[in-house]
Amino acid sequence: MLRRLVVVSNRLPVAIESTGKRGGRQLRPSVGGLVTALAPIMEENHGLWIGWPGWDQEPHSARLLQEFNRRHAYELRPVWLNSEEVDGYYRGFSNETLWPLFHDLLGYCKFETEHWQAYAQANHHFAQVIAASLRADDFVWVHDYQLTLVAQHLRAMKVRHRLSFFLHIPFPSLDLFRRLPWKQSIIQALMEYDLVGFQTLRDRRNFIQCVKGLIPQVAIEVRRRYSLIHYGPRMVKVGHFPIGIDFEEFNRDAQASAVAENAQYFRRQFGSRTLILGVDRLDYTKGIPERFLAFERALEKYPDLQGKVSLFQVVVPSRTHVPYYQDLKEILEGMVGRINGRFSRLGWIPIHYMYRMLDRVKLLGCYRACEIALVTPLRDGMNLVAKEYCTSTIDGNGVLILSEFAGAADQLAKGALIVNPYDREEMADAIYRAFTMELGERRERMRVLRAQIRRNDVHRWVQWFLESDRAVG
Ligand code: GDG
Repeated sequence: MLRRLVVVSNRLPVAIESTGKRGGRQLRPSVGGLVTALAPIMEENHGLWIGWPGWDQEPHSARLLQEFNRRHAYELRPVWLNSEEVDGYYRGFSNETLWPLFHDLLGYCKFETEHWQAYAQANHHFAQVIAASLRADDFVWVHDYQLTLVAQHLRAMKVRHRLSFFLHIPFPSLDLFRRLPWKQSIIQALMEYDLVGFQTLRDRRNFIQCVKGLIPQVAIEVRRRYSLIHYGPRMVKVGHFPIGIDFEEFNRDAQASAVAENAQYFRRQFGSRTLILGVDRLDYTKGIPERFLAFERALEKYPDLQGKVSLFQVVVPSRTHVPYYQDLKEILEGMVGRINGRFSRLGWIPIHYMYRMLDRVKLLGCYRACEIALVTPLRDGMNLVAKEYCTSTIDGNGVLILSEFAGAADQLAKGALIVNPYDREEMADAIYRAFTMELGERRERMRVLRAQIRRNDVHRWVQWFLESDRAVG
């Protein structure tokens, strides 16, 4: 790729770490599939990554960014947001309006004009930083729901570059999207990108329906891999690009001796019991209460599971400023107490609950040690935990129970047990089926899952997205 790649995301992909010297701090690339996938390409073509660092502007933080830029072949450029911008744009409109709406959870949505105004303002602020950074032949790739309006602001600033956008979360149906008071503004703004990408075919279709419903004068041309929207002089290419993980990296790291020791230690604590794993950010979209109730139902319906199976649920703290998230934490704690109170006996607890983030070795250790994973979001753009679990199950002895409403279900339906997270009986039956599944069937299913994840890894995803900008057909 000859053009310089300019990636734009709400957060810059860095975390602060200690240098080991007294009080010294430096930045390191944050962990995560997107950074792993993009970093080599960004290094190779001396790319630019624009985003909010996640902390306040002060002389020292600017220096940390400069040092990072000196040590890497790609550059980070900050968009400094003040606390009002963060409140209205990020916490307000992004997290309390678009996030629940796009996950089909209308009841959680707040519709506040001030939040919308802050969102538009912050998108303008991002656009200013981008416009001031662009060179003639740059390719701009904007990420996610926080930044839907950026292209429109850039066009108003006379930026004529090719602009592309990828949405990591689902896109809702027209019926839901219509409820948003600012629907017209968002759809019109998305028309200013040249390429718009979604995780699944369903998201892409929903988007096309919304465009047709809200802008009657468009003409849509459906091709096999893309849809083309003709809107006056503009042509927008719309595709779906399911994101993957770095298969080779997870597969290799899961075999590391530290991970193997961790998995063995973990396993020893539970003896011969079967372990079911849940790993999620604290979020009402992840379906954790529904999962607890299904597990309780399984213990009730299949009493031979009692004493033989435990659910190990890790919940990673997230968005703690949003009241719904605080409520959810209390609900979960209450449920764990009630279910454990009901079923526990000496030497066996049904649910082990941890409210914290695990380090990577422990996370991979859990993936390796647990024979069953319950990945049952009510709605999810993709869900990388499902893919990471399969990739880390290097001995093939694992069963993935996956929600039909996770984007990942489109690719993993062949090997996983697919469930409706709202259907408690079906989930309870799937838990029992996974528990009783023969090793031969587990291995065969896991083989199919791992082959699919390996084929469609995150490197292929990046390549495919970038090439799609020019491809026809
Ligand atoms: C959005 C979309 C889409 C989790 N717990 C720990 C930990 N994690 C890491 C996992 C995984 C990541 O967090 C979670 O990724 P998801 O894909 O499940 O979900 P979102 O954060 O909501 O991401 C989603 C994704 O974008 C990509 O397009 O798949 O649908 O919502 O990588 O490993 N990592 C560590 N400790 C933990 O305890 N170290």
